[in-house]
Amino acid sequence: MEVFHGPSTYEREPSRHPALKINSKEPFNAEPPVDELVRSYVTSVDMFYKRNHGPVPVLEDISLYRLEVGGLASNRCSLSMDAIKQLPKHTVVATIQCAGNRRTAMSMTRKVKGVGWGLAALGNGIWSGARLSDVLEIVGIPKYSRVSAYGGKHVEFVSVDKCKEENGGPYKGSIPLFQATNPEADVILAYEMNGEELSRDHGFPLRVVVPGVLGARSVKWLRNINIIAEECQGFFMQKDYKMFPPSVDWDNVNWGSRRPLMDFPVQCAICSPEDGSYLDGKGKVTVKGYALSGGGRGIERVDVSADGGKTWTEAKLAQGPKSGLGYIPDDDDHRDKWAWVLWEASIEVHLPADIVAKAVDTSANVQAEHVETIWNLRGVLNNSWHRIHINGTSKQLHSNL
Ligand SMILES: Nc1nc2c(c(=O)[nH]1)N[C@H]1C(S)=C(S)[C@@H](COP(=O)(O)O)O[C@H]1N2
Ligand SMILES: [Mo]
Repeated sequence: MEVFHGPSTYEREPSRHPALKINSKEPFNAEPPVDELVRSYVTSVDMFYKRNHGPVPVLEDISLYRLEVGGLASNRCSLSMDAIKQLPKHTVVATIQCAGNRRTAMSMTRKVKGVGWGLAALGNGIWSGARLSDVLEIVGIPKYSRVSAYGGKHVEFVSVDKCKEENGGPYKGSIPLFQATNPEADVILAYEMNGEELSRDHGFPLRVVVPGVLGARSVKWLRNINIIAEECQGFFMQKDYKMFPPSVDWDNVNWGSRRPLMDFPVQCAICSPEDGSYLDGKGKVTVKGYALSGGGRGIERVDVSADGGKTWTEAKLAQGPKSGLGYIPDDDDHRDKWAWVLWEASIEVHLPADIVAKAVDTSANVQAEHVETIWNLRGVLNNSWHRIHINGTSKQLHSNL
């Protein structure tokens, strides 16, 4: 048996926090309660959503772990965890978001296929490890390379877990060589999350973190890095995580006609109060949520409405932990480059009320007003305006009788 392997059964799963809402038990897919999510800027390891496609891998002996790097490069190398830890340590605050975040809401308009997720298939983590661009230099690929000397244009990440979508093979994905070798893209091989050793659910001993890109490319339990000529041909790059127009359904889908999804779009959601809750009479309500955008774009503004979108109030964007900690960029322009912003707005409501939120990113991208216009068969990237309905307490009293 390999020292580092993906089991084929679920007997050696890690323990998990009981408050997580389980969307699928095997493989384990779960998200935290939404009010928990906006309680802190950095999401705790326990509360961070978990998205697995198979049983969690087992590493018997960390001293025997090796990361193999090779392919269309002048050298290849085999790095132990100690060797990886000797490279300069880099820390990035980045929000990882699943492409399926808010899928359940998209499924309500027309059924989609995929694990049902509420609003919390994302989390903001502090990731530390080696820069991918430093590791690629070891195999002879300089910073800012678009093509390697041997014709490599993509960097593939291969895990050890057994996924049924890969017919029992490992999860894999790739990113363009330029992104991988660009130090400003902040792609890291993380061995720490929130200052602690990476946990098994989140990729122990090593995972890729590709900031600003859908979670699917941040491959966990990393075993191999291959420099390849064309993008990875794995299931999750070719037959999944692509977005089709509303006219395409399972009987006429042509997977080869679309590119794999990479950067995620501008997104926001209301986490408090919760949809369907009851509030006291009238007056001011504090509405709280998160907002983020992909590709290194920050959040310019969040608008909140208490009348279904007729009139709007601008939310206050909360700062993350103050700079000076080393890992939070000092200037406002970069604080939300890869991380979410939490926001809140105090608004006058007349119950019952439809509260709506929408964000604008720093490239002036806006969210889709209606989910129907962005419906797609896999239910990915639902970033439509988030709408919740709040009832008055009189109804609650009534329902309690
Ligand atoms: N090896 C491996 N890496 C993986 C996955 C997986 O199933 N296996 N899931 C991907 C998906 S779809 C997402 S959204 C993120 C989830 O990361 P998390 O579980 O740390 O939140 O990991 C990605 N990396
Ligand atoms: Mo995902």
